[in-house]
Amino acid sequence: MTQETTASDPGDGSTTDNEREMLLPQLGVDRRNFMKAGAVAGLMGSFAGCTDILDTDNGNGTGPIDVDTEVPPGELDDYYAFLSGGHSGDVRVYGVPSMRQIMRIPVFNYESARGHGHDDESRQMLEEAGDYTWGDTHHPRVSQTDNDYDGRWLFINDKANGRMARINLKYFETDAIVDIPNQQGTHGACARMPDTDLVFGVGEYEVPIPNDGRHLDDPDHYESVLTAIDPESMNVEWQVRVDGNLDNGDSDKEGRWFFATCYNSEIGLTDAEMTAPDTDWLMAFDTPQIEELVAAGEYEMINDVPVVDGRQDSPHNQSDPIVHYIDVPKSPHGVSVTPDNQYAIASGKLDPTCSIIDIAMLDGIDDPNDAVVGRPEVGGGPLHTAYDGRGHAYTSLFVDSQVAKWDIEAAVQAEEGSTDPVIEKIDVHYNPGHLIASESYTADPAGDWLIVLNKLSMDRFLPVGPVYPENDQLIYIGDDDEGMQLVKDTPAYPEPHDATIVGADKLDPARIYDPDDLELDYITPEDAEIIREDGHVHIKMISQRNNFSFPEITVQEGDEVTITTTNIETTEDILHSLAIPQYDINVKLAPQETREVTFTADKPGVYWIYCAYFCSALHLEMRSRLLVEPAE
Ligand code: K7E
Ligand code: CUA
Repeated sequence: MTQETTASDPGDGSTTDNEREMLLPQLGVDRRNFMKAGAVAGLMGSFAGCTDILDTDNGNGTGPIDVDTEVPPGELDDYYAFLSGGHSGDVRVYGVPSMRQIMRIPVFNYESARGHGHDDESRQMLEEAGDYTWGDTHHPRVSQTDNDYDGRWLFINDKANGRMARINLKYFETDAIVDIPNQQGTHGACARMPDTDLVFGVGEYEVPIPNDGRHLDDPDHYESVLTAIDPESMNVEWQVRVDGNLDNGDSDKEGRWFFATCYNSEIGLTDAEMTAPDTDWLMAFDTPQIEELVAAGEYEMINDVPVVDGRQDSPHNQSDPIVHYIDVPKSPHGVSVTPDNQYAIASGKLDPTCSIIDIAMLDGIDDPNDAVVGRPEVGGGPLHTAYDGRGHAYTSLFVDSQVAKWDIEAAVQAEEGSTDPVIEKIDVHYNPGHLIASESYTADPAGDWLIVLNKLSMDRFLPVGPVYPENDQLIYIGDDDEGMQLVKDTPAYPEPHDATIVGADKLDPARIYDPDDLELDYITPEDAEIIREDGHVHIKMISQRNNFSFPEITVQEGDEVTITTTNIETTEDILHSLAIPQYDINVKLAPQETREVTFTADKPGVYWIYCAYFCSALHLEMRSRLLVEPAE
């Protein structure tokens, strides 16, 4: 147990180590001196008198510390949290409440430890999805069945290059990426509920469609699209072109409405132009109606995608519109649907309010602005809103560096602009983007934990040079009487945007591979062979503790070499890899996994093929020679 991972109350009225540490800045004692002094029993005792201070906000943004976030050695967390990695291009897996980072899942990035982009299959997937070396992941969403997590997939957007990826949650591995046509900057990512039968990519950057150079400096031709993707095939099924741009999105819980914010309704080209008008839009897409138009052929085929016209003057938007344009102030950002499916709540960003839309009222409405039933003032720079399932909303306040907890029904009853519905605010450190409550995106949130993804961490961690980590803070929200309690700071490599928190019992990851799930044939020790044919050498081999099939393999300079390897171990956690120095190859091999890698043997010499995963006492001896004979 360390100071950093416990905040439990000993229950005897004395002060915990964690509490003492949190008091240090106030007391003018730094942590090192405190730790040194900790050996002096008398000084420890003197802190006990400070417990009174802890009964109120201690100025560090924390209330009383009596929440047990400790996950002792050998015990497991209650939740998985999946965090996007931003421009790192990956997804991170944390345990909650420990906030321990358990794994990273490479998605749009090349990554050697997991061999992502290093074996033929994943490299081909990345090449076919546009052949970019990075992506910008923002919104990880786990598939649902009947509005609850089903453990099948996680979907994640690429804001940089207009893509959507799918992670297979049996193997925690990216298994499909689609490069979305007609969309530059896929920002929001979300699925249609209740059963994840469509995945939506929300197009942020407005561009001419098609973007082939025929319109350049003519913003009248700039458009954004909403993209619907089949989650099984990952095919783009249809798109809807709209006025303005699109930003974040969320789906209702009944398979009808998809909501997306628009912060550039005016198609401004500079920040001043984009923020000029007082209102932008929350758009509500009537998805079954759009599907009917697609089925009836009422679309334009652009880059092989059926594109339905959802612009304001479209014939489909005259009566019973397919897209409602709802006026909301001012450059809105996040939108999320309440667990009971009553409201969609859009955060104002440049306006201190959130707009509450009554979803049921949209059906057959004449003026969609009439569906706005509440607009509480929550604070400076509201970005995203999460739910605890007890009627409360939690909104991140970027400008104020706070989280506001407010009462949704009270806000519907209150006057527009009222601050009365706000129950409580807590300081966070600093400038929060998304916040996420446990299972907040389902119909039945757990209501205990809230993770706040802070963009700045300033004085919270040891300095590491001019690139700062982000700060993922854990807040306990399970006690409405005590209020929100900040319990943990977690440094994060740049840069998480959003997360999904899923009960641990809802996922069932594989412990070893099932060879039937893999494309490549399983190789047994008897199958091992070297096949030479016209300048191509195919090496089929196994890896096991502590060798590969062949102690040496000889090829000719210029040969194209394919190595297919199966890790034949059946024991969980015994990984090998196939690393080839100076050939830029490292393929990971989990138990029962088969991978293939192809390269041209263009450098004569001796190369020790080795295993990079420490697999046994003879791990260092697990190597074979690749002998590349010089060409004549
Ligand atoms: Cu607010 Cu991309 Cu959801 Cu960043 S987004 S914070
Ligand atoms: Cu196999 Cu190390």
